[in-house]
Amino acid sequence: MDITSAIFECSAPDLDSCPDEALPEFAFIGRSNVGKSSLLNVLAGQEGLARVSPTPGFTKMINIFTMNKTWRLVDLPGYGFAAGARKDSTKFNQAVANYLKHRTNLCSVFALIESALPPQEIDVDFVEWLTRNSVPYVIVFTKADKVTPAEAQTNIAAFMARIAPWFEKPPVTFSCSATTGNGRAELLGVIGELMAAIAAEAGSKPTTAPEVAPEPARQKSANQLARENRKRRPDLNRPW
Ligand SMILES: Nc1nc2c(ncn2[C@@H]2O[C@H](COP(=O)(O)OP(=O)(O)O)[C@@H](O)[C@H]2O)c(=O)[nH]1
Ligand SMILES: [Mg+2]
Repeated sequence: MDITSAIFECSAPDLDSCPDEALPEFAFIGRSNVGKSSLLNVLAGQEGLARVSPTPGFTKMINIFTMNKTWRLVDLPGYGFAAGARKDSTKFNQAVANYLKHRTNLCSVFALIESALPPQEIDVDFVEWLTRNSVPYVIVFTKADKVTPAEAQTNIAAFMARIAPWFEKPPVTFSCSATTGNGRAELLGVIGELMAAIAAEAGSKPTTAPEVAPEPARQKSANQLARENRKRRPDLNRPW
């Protein structure tokens, strides 16, 4: 898939401030400093689109970018460096949890894990949270250039061994590097496949007359209505 336009849409502090849910979204999440913003820039083909910082915990907002005017990439705040983070389920902020659980146009999360490190408890916990909450995701191992391929493979295998007991079929994984650009085509391929599935689903739906909203409901925001009426993501026949 070619990226012909990549535009910064907005920075939202919480779910209700996010733009309307008209376009499919693909969100990047992972530990602070795992390489979310760098990878987003590589995918978009535009250096400097999302701000890259050597200081962990920089992104506090939900940063949204529109690609090819038809879908969005979302740079979520990283977990693991929140001030006062406790060693319990609130390791990442409430806005992110709400976004992941309730954003109806969220097609897939890219859960980023650093391949240069052995399994980190916080990442294992986070992937468990995604699984428990039925959030659709693929796992993306980042910074493949930082270690030898053999070291990366050892770390990846150790991580997958940790989470394997939760699944009959393990989640799909990718390996990439924002430095070399390796893995870009594969990740854009995932987005392309999901976009094609959404288009096919929309094309096969019978057309129905739009329902007129009752009076009090009209005062609610489009996002609120969408969530109340349809706590459901696009029903995709995923290839994994
Ligand atoms: N060697 C290497 N460094 C990377 C890679 N991706 C990101 N980094 C560096 O890791 C740091 C954090 O990157 P950033 O994208 O801001 O991470 P974020 O906090 O997850 O958004 C920066 O210093 C990046 O230059 C990669 O693929 N390889
Ligand atoms: Mg970032």
